[in-house]
Amino acid sequence: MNLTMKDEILCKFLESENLPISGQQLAEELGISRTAIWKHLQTLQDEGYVFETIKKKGYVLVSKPDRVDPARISSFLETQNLGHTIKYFEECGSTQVIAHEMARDGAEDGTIVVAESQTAGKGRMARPWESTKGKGIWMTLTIRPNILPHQAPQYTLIAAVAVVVAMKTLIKNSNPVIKWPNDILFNGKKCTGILTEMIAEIDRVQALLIGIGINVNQQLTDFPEELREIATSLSIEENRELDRAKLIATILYYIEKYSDIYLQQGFQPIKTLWEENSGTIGKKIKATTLREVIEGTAIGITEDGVLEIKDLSGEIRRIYSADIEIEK
Ligand code: BT5
Repeated sequence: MNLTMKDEILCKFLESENLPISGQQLAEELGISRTAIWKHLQTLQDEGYVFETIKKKGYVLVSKPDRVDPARISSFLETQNLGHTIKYFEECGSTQVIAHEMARDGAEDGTIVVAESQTAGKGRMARPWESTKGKGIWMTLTIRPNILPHQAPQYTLIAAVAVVVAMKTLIKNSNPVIKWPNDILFNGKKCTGILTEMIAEIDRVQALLIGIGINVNQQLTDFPEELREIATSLSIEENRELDRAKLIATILYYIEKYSDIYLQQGFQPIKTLWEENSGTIGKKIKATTLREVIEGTAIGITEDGVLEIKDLSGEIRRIYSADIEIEK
């Protein structure tokens, strides 16, 4: 785990389960001075962490702000590779843009960029992505799987399955469904968007940048007017606040799991999982591609993750990229 000293200290408190930790103990375990420990605790206090001093015993963490900082994500991580390097921002333009720069500079497999807010969050075709401060998950995962460029879109489907399974794991009886290729919906409203980009040579993927935007703790009034009809959050659907750091760690766990399955066994197991969690298959849909609008019934995805539609004339059409409207 590549954590800063401040985050290492925070991790110790998160793991201590409310038992006091002395400055001396921290200094010895981390190999720095007590003054340095004290300074890091001051910085954490400035960020909203509250410590109580217990005489002769040390410090106890009594309250933590609702942030997705690296130490909190790390405290939930159960992955081999993903999420072990975390770049955290209070605010940034787009985690996607930063991840691109970091990937070009050699960021290691599994690096994540996470922000509390984005001022220029983006969707596909540079559409804007609304990223309310402190209320959602705005993150980009960089991975370097050994795949060919044409396989990259399958990672959008792997990520979508991972997000849905993570949501179902943390929120019992919830019913998120995947709308091909990159949305997750609750009751027909969009809660999550996924944007997969890649850095590649003609025959080799250097890095995949999987951008995941999840509305977690927004209320309807947090959304701009134009999104209120079409967007939702986990909190609106579930009537409670959710721990964003825990959700991030759980998503990374499932992306790693399904990516490993995919690399070992191919797309078939992912296809099965995707179809089980799909809200698209079997539905009447309208697909708007760059060239045309196709209406018909979604009948499945192919081994390559391409959507197949039986159009109104009965012909099977293959869709590589489109915006989909599902008929209610
Ligand atoms: C997506 O694009 O759904 C992909 C969104 C990916 C966002 C993540 S956040 C972390 C990372 N950093 C980034 O800068 N981006 C990624 P698309 O299918 O093109 O959908 C975009 C459309 O969704 C917009 O045109 C709006 O109609 C709608 N939209 C925008 N913000 C939304 C939100 N917060 N919730 C629901 N819908 C939204």
